[in-house]
Amino acid sequence: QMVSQDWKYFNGSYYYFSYTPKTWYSAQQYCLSRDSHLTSVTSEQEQEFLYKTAGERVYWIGLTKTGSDRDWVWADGTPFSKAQSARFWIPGEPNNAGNNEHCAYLKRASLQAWNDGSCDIQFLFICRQPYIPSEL
Ligand code: 2F8
Ligand code: CA
Repeated sequence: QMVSQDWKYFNGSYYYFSYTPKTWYSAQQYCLSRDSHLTSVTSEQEQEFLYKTAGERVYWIGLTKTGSDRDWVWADGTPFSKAQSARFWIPGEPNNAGNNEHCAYLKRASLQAWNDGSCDIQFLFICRQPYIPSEL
């Protein structure tokens, strides 16, 4: 299943921290081509793993707005909980600056790490693939 050394294992998933920046959509396309999605973040432990591995670098995560109501959704289909996710935004975010910030990225090495930004910016990005133990 996991043929590349570039993927880091954490708590049931493999994570790919990219080396080249892409727009949010191109990053998601890249993850799909590697049988993965831009990562969702659903626990403090996962957020901590991500920001500690990210260090000073900035990475897209799999959070974007969709539909006429522009609600946040996870790219991998994980239900987005606004209440459970509130602790992961940088204070004051998401602020939808310029009415044009519809994608989220890891900006700070902190539990309060996310900012919303323009999806057209090129950032590094993090793909996640759940580890599925094989039969046999
Ligand atoms: O101060 C927070 C603010 O900082 C920048 O705007 C000046 C960010 N812009 C981009 O990342 C493109 C805002 O998203 C952020 O809210
Ligand atoms: Ca913002």
